[in-house]
Amino acid sequence: MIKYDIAKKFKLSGEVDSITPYGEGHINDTFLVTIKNSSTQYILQRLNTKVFSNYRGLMDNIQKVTTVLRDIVNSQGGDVDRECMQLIPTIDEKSYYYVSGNDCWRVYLFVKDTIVYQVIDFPDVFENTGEAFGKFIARLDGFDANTLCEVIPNFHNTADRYNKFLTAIEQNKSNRAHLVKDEIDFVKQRANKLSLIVDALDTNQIPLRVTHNDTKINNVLIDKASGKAICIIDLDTIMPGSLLYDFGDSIRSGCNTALEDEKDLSIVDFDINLYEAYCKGFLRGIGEKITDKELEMLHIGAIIITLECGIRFLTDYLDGDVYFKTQYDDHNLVRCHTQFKLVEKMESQSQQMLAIARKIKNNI
Ligand code: ADP
Ligand code: GN1
Ligand code: MG
Repeated sequence: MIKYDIAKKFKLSGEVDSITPYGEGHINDTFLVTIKNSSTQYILQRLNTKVFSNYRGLMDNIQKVTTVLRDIVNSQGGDVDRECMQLIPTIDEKSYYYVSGNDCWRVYLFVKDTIVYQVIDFPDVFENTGEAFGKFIARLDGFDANTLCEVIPNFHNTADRYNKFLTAIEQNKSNRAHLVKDEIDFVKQRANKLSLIVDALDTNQIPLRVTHNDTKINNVLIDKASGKAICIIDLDTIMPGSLLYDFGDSIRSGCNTALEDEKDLSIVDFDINLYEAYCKGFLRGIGEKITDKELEMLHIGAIIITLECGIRFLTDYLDGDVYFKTQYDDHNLVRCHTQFKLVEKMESQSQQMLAIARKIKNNI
């Protein structure tokens, strides 16, 4: 079925004018839909059902969470159409359209006049991003995590990611293991750190919450006029998790001075001023909801999630590039290198990172 026929299955405001590829996500296929003689636009997405085999549970999670968020934004006098993702139903009132052959499609209202950053240049924009993600967790604090399905089991279980990495080395499906001996050693040297977050969750030292789990900087829309982070997008991985996952992934992506797939490692660095800016916004946004233990572990979250992401890129490289979209042969390896460089940089500044979080919390 072609995209124009798919679009007709949804309750759009008029006749489709154009459908064009959009955005830089690594997982789904995203298109911008324009409507004839109208300024309303939509985002049409084909879900990656290989990654999200439980697309029904996923769409159910999104529906539940967006409904709650809309009520909260409404009650606070916000603009729901700009501050919340709005699913557009199909003509049969479903949240997605399924085509046999494992194709699942959905439509969101397009939020106009926003920018998505791949690299952050301005600390104030990143501070606003931190505030938005902090608020997101605080707003969902009363939401019962058990009512959501675990879309991808063990998504941020870093110890489990490590085991999958070891299996990938053993299976060596792509016959590339001999090319990445140093990278494999890099991970193995850090093996004892990898379960710090899951252990803290398992022993109830930190709470299980409803978290976003994919808080990279291009998953938040920044209002062009005000520079405020107005709408958190890419809700596919919302499920029970730790605040450290969300904090960590924003730091991984936003404090990098270069792109995630920068080949020139000399320009990849961890910007601690951006770390401070994000901490300020995040701690303001989450307010009293953060626990002392979570605060003390923020820097650990940043390091582990960055390491985990590098391990995931390396695992996919070993598996033959079957998970993340890639544009060239070594793309996953290039991405792995940027993440490992950031890990080293963060490790060497971890005490400063901890001091920054404590100082900001004390001043709030
Ligand atoms: P992926 O899961 O593949 O990362 P996303 O849901 O993040 O897909 O969408 C990809 C890109 O599309 C985003 O980075 C953003 O630029 C854009 N986008 C997605 N949804 C919207 C929306 N409702 N309004 C405006 N832009 C959007
Ligand atoms: C993927 O979907 P996207 O591009 O926002 C991935 C994240 C990784 C990220 C690395 C469902 O995010 O977990 O951190 O790439 N999403 C999924 O850039 O695996
Ligand atoms: Mg995305």
